[in-house]
Parts: sequence; C-alpha cells; structure tokens
Amino acid sequence: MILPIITYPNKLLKTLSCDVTDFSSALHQFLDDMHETMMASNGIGLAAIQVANPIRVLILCIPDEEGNQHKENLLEIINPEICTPRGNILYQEGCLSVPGFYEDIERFESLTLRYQNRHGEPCELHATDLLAIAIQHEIDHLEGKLFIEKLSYHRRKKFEKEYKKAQKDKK
Ligand code: QAP
Ligand code: CO
Repeated sequence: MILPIITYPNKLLKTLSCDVTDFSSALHQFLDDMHETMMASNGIGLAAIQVANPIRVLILCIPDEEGNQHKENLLEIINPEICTPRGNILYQEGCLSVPGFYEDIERFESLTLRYQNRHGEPCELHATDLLAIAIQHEIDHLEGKLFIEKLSYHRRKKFEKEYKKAQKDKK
C-alpha cells in the first residue's frame, strides 16, 4: 500500500520518533508499505515520520552507477545509532518531504552504524559517501530535523521564498 508522504511545513515532521520494541508482522507490513511508497516517489531514503508514523525506522536504497535501484540493496534500519563519525563531505541533498528543493549540505564522510533489522537482530555496517550521507539525513528525521534547518540564514530565506512560490504555483 502506498502511504501519503507529509511535506514541509507540516509540524508532524518535528516529532521526536520513539524506539521500536515490537518486531511483529505489523512492523513488517509497514516496512513493505514504506518501500512501495519510496519507490513510487522516486526516493532513495524514507523515514517513518515522513508517512506520519513517529517510530525509529528508516529505509534506504542507494542506486547503482546507472542509477537503478535494486531490492537486494534495500536497507531496513531500526533504532539506529551512529558511532565513530569521521571526515566531512558536501552533497546536494533533497527530501521527499521538501519536494523540488535541493541544497548543498555538509555531513560526516564516513561512519559506523549500529541498528536492528526487521527481526530485531542487532546489525552493524560501515558507510561512506552517499550511503553515509543518506543515513545522516534520515536519522535527522527521527530527531524531528529537516535538512533545510542546516542552511545558513541567507540560504534559508532563499528557500522559504522559492518554496512558498512553488506551492502557490502548484495550486
Ligand atoms: C534523502 O532523499 C537523501 O525533491 C533521500 O521532487 C538526500 O529520496 C539522501 C526526491 C540526499 C542522500 C542524499 C526529492 C524525489 C527524493 C524531490 C530523497 C523530488 C522527488 C529525495
Ligand atoms: Co528527507
């Protein structure tokens, strides 16, 4: 089932998401729905709060060199924790909850992630580059933060103006 994605400035996006404790079939169905929703919207990452569910769940599917996404590369990440972040990297980020807007954001270049999979089993992965960036972007959603909050005052003003205009033009 494709779920509706909530968009800025919906205040729900500011919610602090809660740890997952129930790894039953309801969670598995929800993860499947998140995947279907992300693919239908041409996304590479989605956090549960973007479909109005305030739980510490995110999914990622990083495309290959040709830009194709494969189900084998789908990562389902629950209750994540970043360890040993290193370096800095700049990347032009977007967000399904801030459609049509992209800006350069600075993130850690690499990190180790501890998390649980859909069965509640503890997992660990090492991420660099786009995967590391995507993990940080999605974990920010779990904290109620959007990438636009990392913009300088000047770039944030530019965003508010452009985004409001785009919203108006859509109507
Ligand atoms: C987060 O973002 C991310 O504006 C995932 O019109 C961003 O999937 C991870 C999207 C940058 C790593 C680097 C955005 C689709 C998708 C839009 C997305 C749009 C259609 C964003
Ligand atoms: Co996002």
